Amino acid sequence: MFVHAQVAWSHFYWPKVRLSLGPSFRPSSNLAFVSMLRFLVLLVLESTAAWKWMENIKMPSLQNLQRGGRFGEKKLVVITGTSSGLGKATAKALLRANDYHVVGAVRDLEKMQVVAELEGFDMDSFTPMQVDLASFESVKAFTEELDKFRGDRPIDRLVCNAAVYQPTLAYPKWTEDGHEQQLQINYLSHFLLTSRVMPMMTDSEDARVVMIGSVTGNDNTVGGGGVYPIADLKELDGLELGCKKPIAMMDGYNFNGAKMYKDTKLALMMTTNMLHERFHRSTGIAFSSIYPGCIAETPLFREKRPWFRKYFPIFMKYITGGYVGEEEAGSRLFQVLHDPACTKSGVYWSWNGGPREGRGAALDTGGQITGAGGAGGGWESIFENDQSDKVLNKDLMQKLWESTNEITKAE
Ligand code: NDP
Ligand code: PMR
Repeated sequence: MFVHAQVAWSHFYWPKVRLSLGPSFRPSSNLAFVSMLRFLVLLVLESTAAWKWMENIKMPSLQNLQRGGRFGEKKLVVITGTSSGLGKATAKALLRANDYHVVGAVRDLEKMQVVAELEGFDMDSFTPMQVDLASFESVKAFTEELDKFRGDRPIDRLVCNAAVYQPTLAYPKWTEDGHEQQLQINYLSHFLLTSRVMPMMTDSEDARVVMIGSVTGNDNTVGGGGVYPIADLKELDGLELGCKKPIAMMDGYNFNGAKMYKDTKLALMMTTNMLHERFHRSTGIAFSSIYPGCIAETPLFREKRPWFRKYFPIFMKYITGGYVGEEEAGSRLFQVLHDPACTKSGVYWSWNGGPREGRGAALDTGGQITGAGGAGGGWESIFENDQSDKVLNKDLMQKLWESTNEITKAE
């Protein structure tokens, strides 16, 4: 570059300078001035080139030193099930905020790739990673890969979001580990995942674990306690026996697909409370669960009949007021991950009202407006919701904790 500048100067600029200075210009008498000018121009060219070179070579490593590795200042977020519904919408919201690097823990990498392309995910801030929650081995392999990927950076957020809903099955479907599928995918594997990811979170200054619960797992409301079957773990007889084929249900009773789903949501919410009691003080991690609203159009309802899928969103929108679109549900979960007011641990977060337009009906909260109210930042409708007696039952929590540990060999 330096040599080029000199050649360009002597061949092209020199005659032009002579012309522009006019006929009175005498090269011999003005030689010192021209040389000085030439020197100054070269100095500017050279120092610009040198600066660019320094920027290219030195700045990235300097940045790495200051900001801590390849993720820069971004916080590391792990979400299960970013290939669809709530997980996808939340990943989008996080990527838009530009403060996060999202690890999407998904069962189907090819599907994730297509979804990421269609949704325009910023792939510099998004890393898909394979996990099949129907397999404990897969969960273990995932956490090992995650540990290598993060290097010495802590994981800042873990979201247990993925789930399946199998309400129409007459008989249970089993996983390779011998558990009922909803039980293992929604609950057992998330328990194992959390126990293995938590040690990677303790160095974070603002670590949060969020479980996606639901109004249908919390029976102190119309949506939870008024629609059969109702979530109920009874005495956990099934889980205490290992909940392996042929025992499907945690309560040990006959298989009921819709109840199984609701029981897994109840178990996740109880787990949030156990994690809070056992680990919040010692680790600083904030544990919370949420009810994002009824996202009635997601593929979660893929196994329901076509008529149900058609009318359910209408019923939820105009009768119960509990409907929420994917984008808004994503922004709700994003708030719990992002808002400084959501660092509180042991909370079951919910929101008032339905979609932003025409907000007013408070039914989707699945409860009374009781909590601390606004979390600020324009998200005034969030609140700490009441948890049912079942979710807060300490004796059952202890049993749930012990049996789940035994089954997943998490501890
Ligand atoms: P979706 O079906 O749209 O998304 C579920 C996600 O879980 C998908 O990404 C799916 O992957 C993934 N998943 C399923 N099985 C596995 C597996 N074996 N291993 C790894 N990932 C798996 O459902 P929603 O977005 O509606 O649900 C998200 C969460 O919100 C769930 O926990 C649900 O219980 C909860 N919820 C939903 C409500 C609603 O009204 N929809 C209401 C209250 C709570 P893939 O894309 O490959 O299918
Ligand atoms: Mg429900 C105000 C009440 C309310 C709320 C907030 C929900 C949420 N539902 C309510 C009421 C009712 N539902 C009523 C009155 C009925 C009877 C007509 C009813 C029925 C119903 C069915 C058949 N609702 C359902 C189903 C499902 O299959 C969904 C389910 O239970 O999936 C597990 C469902 C839901 N209702 C909700 C929410 C959020 C769901 C999805 C549940 C979830 O993912 O947790």
